Amino acid sequence: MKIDVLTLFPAMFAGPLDESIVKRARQAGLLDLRIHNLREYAHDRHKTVDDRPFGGGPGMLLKPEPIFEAVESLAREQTRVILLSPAGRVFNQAIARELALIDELLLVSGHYEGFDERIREQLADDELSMGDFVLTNGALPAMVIIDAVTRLLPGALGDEESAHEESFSHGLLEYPQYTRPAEFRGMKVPEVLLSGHHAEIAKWRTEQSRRRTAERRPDLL
Ligand code: 4GS
Repeated sequence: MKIDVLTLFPAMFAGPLDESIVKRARQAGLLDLRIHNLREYAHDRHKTVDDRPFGGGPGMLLKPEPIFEAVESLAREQTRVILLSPAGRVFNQAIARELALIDELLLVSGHYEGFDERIREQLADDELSMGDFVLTNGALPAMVIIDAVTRLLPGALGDEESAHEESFSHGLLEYPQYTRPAEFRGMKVPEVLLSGHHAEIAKWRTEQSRRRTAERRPDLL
């Protein structure tokens, strides 16, 4: 899979994507990741990427010319061009699974008050949000998406990692888990988990998952 990122803050991407599973996937050639500085697509003396909104109002907008030039030079017909902004559909595991099936993504990180609407209309295939909060820019959302998608690429996880069924894969929150010691500062591990009765343990875990999900995330049920 190839992922291009268009951002005003390329330096933010050093670190999070150079560790752990994403690092390994890149080294193995499963993920070809390229970070591009939007400012390099601005051609005036001051490398301007923003301007004031017509009609007035606070803040600045990302202006069309640099983003159009960048997307036209980076994206091919089959590339999924995705804007990151709070106006997008809220990212989740189902969307991560959908994106993991695509060969080429171009993630366009937002900044300032947002995008000139013509970018949305003409260039974007999709628009994704991390959630209902305001960030300083879309670099972290881009990294979150890259992380969630990369671990779904075939071969990205080791056997140990793959074997684990995780929250949101089976649609419920994780049940409580314990490791040694069986008693720690007077706090005991539930008896059933020490019993060796595999059917009882499975039943207990399912019940705990349901109860926790009902309490904390009833929207998932
Ligand atoms: C998000 C978000 C975001 C919005 C970018 C204000 C700077 C900022 N992007 N999911 N301008 N939430 N973007 O907060 O994706």
